Amino acid sequence: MTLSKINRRRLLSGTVKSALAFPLLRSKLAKALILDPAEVPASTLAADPRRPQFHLLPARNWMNDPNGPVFWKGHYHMFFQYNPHAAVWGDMHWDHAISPDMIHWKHLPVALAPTPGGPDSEGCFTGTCVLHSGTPTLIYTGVRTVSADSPEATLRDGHNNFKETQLYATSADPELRTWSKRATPVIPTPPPGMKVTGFRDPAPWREPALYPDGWLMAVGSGTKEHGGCVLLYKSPDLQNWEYLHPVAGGAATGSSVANPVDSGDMWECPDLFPLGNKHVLIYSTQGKVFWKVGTLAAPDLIFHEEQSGLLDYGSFYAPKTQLDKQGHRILWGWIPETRPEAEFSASGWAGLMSLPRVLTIGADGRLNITAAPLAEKLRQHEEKLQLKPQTAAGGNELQSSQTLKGACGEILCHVKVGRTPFTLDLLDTTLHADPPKDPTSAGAAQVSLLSIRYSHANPKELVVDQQRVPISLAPTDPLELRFFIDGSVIELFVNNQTTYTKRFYYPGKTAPEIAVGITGNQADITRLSLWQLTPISKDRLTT
Ligand code: DQQ
Repeated sequence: MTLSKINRRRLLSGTVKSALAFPLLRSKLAKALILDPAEVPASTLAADPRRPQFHLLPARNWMNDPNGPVFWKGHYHMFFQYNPHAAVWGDMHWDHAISPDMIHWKHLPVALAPTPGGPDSEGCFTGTCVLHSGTPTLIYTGVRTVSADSPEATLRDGHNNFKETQLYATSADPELRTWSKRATPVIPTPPPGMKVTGFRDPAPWREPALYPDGWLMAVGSGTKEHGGCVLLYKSPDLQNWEYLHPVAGGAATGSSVANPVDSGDMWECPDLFPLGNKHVLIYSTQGKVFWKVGTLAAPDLIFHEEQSGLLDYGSFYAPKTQLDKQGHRILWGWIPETRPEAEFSASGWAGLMSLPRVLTIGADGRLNITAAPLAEKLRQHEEKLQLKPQTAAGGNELQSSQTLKGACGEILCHVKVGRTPFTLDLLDTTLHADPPKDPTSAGAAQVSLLSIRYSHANPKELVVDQQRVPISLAPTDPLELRFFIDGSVIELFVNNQTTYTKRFYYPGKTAPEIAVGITGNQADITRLSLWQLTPISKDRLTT
């Protein structure tokens, strides 16, 4: 592990908010060099209850952004940013998995690795897979080192300078295992005259109504003068690209933090696509993912925003979309760790892929996000939860008699919210104290893993943990809360409108048993069900 790799890890992993981390990091460097992580045995990974059982994640080590999800020859392929050497960001490769249904996955070998001396010698960064005249084609960002004073640098970590270029590779393999890279970049420099804060994550798409003769492409970028932006290109063949203009952008932040992603002066992982009779733009910056619904039309080809919001209010970053075989727009995102790096690095794995989410435009013109109905395939029998009154002071009024076992399942709640305040907590009923506490004793409080608060005083929002999450309910609509709970992650879908992804951690070798705690009027709860979900992997290694 080199100095540059450690600093780039900080710069690009999307988990560090401030360049102030750099000095701290340098003092940790000596240790990191000596203590290169020993490989955690597969048996330890398989026994780690925090490893999800129905989400996609690599068998070991670090993963981040989804890359190039594509449906090809009857299978879904998922690639993702991957460090084959350790459970920390670095040395970016594209790992690869294949699925018949976007739920059950099998790992395939790493699909893309840096080429020594090539334009991706320091990393194969994020990109997209498209089918061009029947040929699976990748457009992705390659990173290589340039000298400290090089005007070509587009990425700096305070110690090293890098040049990002857009690269091209094709595959003739029916399983997309092997790729032939073009030796030279298809876009070797940012637009002339632009002093960019970054230049990466190309996302081409085909839209004959806008450009009948070829491909349009969004590239993540920005400038200090104008803030984060998305650059628009066009090409007849994915190899010869013409720069058009910034298709969308923010405003200068005036910030002087070293990493422009932290301030919003650099937008990563753009995705621009038609949906219904609108266009949607998604991009990631400042540790968050933003969506915008608007229009994009010829001849100006400028995105005109109508509505905007956050795509997820929790731990979710760098998402990417694809069309499924029925033509639905499916969104995948990276769910990062939120525990300290020393902990996840020692655990031997870090990060996972979200469940597939379906995007649509709601009647109010906002982006709607639904769990793809696929996870229902994993449901075992439905348990209708019985609620019993609680007497302990300060807790919920009601608690479910049944619990979710092994942190591997789904909970669904429909509730008519009105004038009565409503709260729901997912409760860890296992007492992790050592020695274990007597559950009936006063100090044996249950831990809330995730809390939801609704008050008619603010009928247009939920407070989820500390986040204020907007909701829009018609008077007759129940509030719908759908939780997917898997090892150390909860994906919450609220009324098919918005999502909140939460990581939760606990010590030891056993996942908590999870109950539902509620305060409110029991008669208003029209549905409260639990399903254990069947793991997709016999040993948590997702193969
Ligand atoms: N992750 C990739 C970059 C992208 C960032 C590097 C977002 O291409 O901008 O691993 O998480």
